[in-house]
Amino acid sequence: MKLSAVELRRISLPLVAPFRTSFGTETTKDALLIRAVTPDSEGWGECVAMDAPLYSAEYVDGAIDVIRRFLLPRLFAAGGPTAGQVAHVLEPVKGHPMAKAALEMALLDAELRAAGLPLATFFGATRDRVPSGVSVGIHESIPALLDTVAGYLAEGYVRIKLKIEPGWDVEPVRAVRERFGDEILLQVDANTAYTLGDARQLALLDPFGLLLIEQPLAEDDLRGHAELARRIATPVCLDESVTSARAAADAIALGAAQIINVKPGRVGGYLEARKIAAVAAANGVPVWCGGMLETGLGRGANAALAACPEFTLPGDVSASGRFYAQDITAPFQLEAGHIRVPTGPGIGSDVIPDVLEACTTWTETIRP
Ligand code: SMG
Ligand code: MG
Repeated sequence: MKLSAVELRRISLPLVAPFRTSFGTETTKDALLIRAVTPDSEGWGECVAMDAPLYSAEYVDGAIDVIRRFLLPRLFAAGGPTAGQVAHVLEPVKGHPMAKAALEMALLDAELRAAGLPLATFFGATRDRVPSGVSVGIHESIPALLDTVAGYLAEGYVRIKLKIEPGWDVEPVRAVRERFGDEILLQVDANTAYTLGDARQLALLDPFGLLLIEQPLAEDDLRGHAELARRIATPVCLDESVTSARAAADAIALGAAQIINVKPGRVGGYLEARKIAAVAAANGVPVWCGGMLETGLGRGANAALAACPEFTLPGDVSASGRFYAQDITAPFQLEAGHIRVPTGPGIGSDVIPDVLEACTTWTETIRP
């Protein structure tokens, strides 16, 4: 597919409330969008790299730099590869999965729009809506946390994920269980904030019947996660560590991943994400779709991925309103705890031009 031009666009969207994790507090979403223009259609990609390299090594300025200097020249030199060829063409450039994923997503969207095929159909998705979980940040106090969780449950979210860190783990979990009962689906996410030396503290979460604990230890600590999994009853789920289908297979083989959070951006794109889901399913490991505070572009694509049969746990695919008062696409709404999978061609979400312009802070168009 010939690439006529690629537009890089930086946007800044305010969050409805600050979102605090073990690594920092987000108040605005500073995202990079990619628009791939071909003779027949155009497609959108969303780069999930954040402003600063605190979740992973990537960050928005770095993604822009590597796309401009190293990734786009290779795509152009390859004469306009198909989305399925992007990973191979970009393989010589080490790392930068989020930057690569955004380009692959834009080409995939353009291709599927030209073919009139929805992303969910292309994936072989089997559902038209997906159960919606919500990720709840670290709060100033337990009462404030309980208010927030009460609001999300009233909205209908079917699963609650609490962000934790040392000093904010057992007490918030206990408080949520005491207030809302043992029935609600509850899990925690540490974003690498612990070490294996904290195993005893993390074992204190065992009585609360959590679905899983997500990424307690460092990204490269697979042996530590395997050992922790032997020492605690809560299933260990990996997020940051799972950077590819091979990494997923290794983690599973080591006993480091009883459950896997699949994020297309983290692993280089939706096509690699599908492979991870296949590897996990073949090993009897449940998977779910993670989130990176995506705009409606990535949110819709994530819903399509989460609608695939391997995805057996509710994902972090929440309503747009969880993060944004005004999204750049039509908002995804919660319908009885579920998010509807887009049915239009490609990713199925379209940008609202005025809103997009208003939140754009920078653009650059690059041609072959
Ligand atoms: O998009 O709903 C969302 C965010 C879900 O907690 C979420 N993501 O580690 O899983 C994770 C985090 C990464 C981003 S935190 C700023
Ligand atoms: Mg996580």
